[in-house]
Amino acid sequence: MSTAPAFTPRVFSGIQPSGGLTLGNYLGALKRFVEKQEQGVETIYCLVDLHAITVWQDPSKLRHSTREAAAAFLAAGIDPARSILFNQSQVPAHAELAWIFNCVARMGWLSRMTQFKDKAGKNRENAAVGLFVYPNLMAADILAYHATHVPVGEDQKQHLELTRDIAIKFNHDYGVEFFPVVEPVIEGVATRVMSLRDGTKKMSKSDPSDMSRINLTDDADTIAQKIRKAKTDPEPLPDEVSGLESRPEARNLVNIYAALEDTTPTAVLRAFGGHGFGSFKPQLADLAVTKLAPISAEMTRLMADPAEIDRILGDGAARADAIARPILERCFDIVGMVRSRPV
Ligand code: AQP
Repeated sequence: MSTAPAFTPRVFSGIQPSGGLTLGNYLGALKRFVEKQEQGVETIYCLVDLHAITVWQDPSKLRHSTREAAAAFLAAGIDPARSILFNQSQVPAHAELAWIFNCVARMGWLSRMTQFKDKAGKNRENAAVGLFVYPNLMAADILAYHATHVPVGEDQKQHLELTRDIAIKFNHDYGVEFFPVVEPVIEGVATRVMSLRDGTKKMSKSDPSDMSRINLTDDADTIAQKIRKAKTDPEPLPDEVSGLESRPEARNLVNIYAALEDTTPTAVLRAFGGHGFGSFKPQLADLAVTKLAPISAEMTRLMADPAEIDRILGDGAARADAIARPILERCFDIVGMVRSRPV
């Protein structure tokens, strides 16, 4: 089912400030958030701090990471005059709607979420309840704005399917067409940037090895060193994309190059097919430094004035609240809550 025509296109997405943002977050999410903004669609972007605490966060580090992630959004090209940028905890509708969705989503649906299984690991009994119901909060983030399109990396596909299921069940149970059935927007060659140490694992900000990822705050030497040391195989690059099958590390580096250069893996292999990694890696490092150094420099500049970052986030939160609050109140009416307080 596609989104009901009654819903005007509105883009929503978020990133957890659970550490410094990585090249994966940049290519899979941030860069694409900017593209959506440039297309002139209404865009709402959120630093999902309530999601971040589903695993332990040191409070002062969380504050720092939230401001630093905001700086990354701004440095990557998010314009707070054209997009709404805010942190989730400042708009209460997210948590309130999440409770309603806790009562809509089924235990069986959540039990199938692979991210919970991955993050809880063997120690399931000891995982926070919040980690289990994380996808319901994510559905609330999106549906509190009646967002229709959600740009994300590949790893979030299952959560978006759950968001669709929640909207469909809510609409069905209450006999309404209230929540849109969202469209995941998983596009481009970098929907799943892999670890530099293991091409079968996603690049992640919480990976214990810093060498597995490029952080948006890394300086030029660190970026070059991480790419130089990235795991590869002894074969030269193939001439065609089909030659990358069963070579996950080689494929990852080619995809990163293509995404940074805004081209295709085919075009990258046209230029580098037959080259060994000894010649490809330095060129990839140069490209990564050229693209990322200006972002990192701008982040440093922005972080020197945290009060200005807080002002931008606060302004965004007020604008977000003005959209979400009336939607939440209509949702309460549908569910049958008595509005006992005078407006
Ligand atoms: N490696 C990746 N490749 C492409 N896209 C990615 N995203 C994350 N990693 C990659 C996309 O970035 C957005 C924000 O993700 P998130 O930080 O909220 O959560 P995550 O997906 O769990 O990312 P991490 O880095 O792995 O965080 P931790 O380590 O804290 O769990 C999403 O759109 C995601 O798809």
